[in-house]
Amino acid sequence: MITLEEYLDGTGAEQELKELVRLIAAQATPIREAFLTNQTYAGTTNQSGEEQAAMDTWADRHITEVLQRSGLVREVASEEQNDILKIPESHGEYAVVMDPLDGSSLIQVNLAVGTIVGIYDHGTVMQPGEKMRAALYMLYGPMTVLTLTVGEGVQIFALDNNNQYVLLEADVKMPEGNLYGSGGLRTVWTEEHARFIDTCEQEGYKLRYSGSFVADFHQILKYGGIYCYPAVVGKERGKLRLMFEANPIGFIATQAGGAICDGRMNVLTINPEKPHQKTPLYVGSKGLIEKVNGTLCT
Ligand code: AFP
Repeated sequence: MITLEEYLDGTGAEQELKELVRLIAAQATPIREAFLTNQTYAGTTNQSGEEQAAMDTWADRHITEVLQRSGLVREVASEEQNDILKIPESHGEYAVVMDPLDGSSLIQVNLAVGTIVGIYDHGTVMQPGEKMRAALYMLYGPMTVLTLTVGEGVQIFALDNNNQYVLLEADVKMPEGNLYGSGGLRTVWTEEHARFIDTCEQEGYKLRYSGSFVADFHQILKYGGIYCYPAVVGKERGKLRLMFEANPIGFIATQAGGAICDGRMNVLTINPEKPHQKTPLYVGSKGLIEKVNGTLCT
């Protein structure tokens, strides 16, 4: 049995990065506990105009405070905050992007939701995803799992009854698989996207879509296939956020041998212009992402 601490100690990540990963991963326990008391909506909306669940605002405040106190982080950008939070007094050089609670509209129906985090160095979050030093997500399902990369492949840990992470799967590789899921209403899909989905269906791909990106991606990571949230008529940039959702998940996918694109280019190479920028997104098995590029770019 290998614990998260033992795994991190065996990596080439610097001491402060290991400390930061451990600190963020440890927040799964208070977040899980908070679900019991935060089941409703907060009566507020985020920068993208989405209704915030009480858990969205709680998890956002909680993780932000932990990061502020850590002394390791100079900037935090969160899906639930309008602006980038600067922490000039920090002695550390890391910058954190996060979706504190992804899929939060599913809390009230008890489906799996998660916390997505990306970590950069050089004290700024305004960097393309490929520059990330580490990315992780905690998925709160029947088990709480931590999927982590520090740039040395992808590992999945499970939180045990003593609140300790133990390695569940080492060096995860995304298979080609046959699952697909797409956001956006069919009536507003572009012709190219509809054609791509038709091909998947004709080739026997099975539909899997819960409305929680982190849960839907975890399934793709394990079984292979593709998750899409495309550009749609009237919303040419799709729905998902480049910095908080696309980049950390894309970094993990790529580390597992998969790929991510916006229909034209690798999402991880996009230079962010503003924190809440959105991007069309296709993430999954490498062969399928190549097919997306072939279908959407012709
Ligand atoms: P919430 O965190 O507000 O529930 O949004 C979830 C999300 O950003 C992502 O996790 C889902 O994949 C996507 O939205 C679902 O969007 P649709 O409801 O349009 O399918």
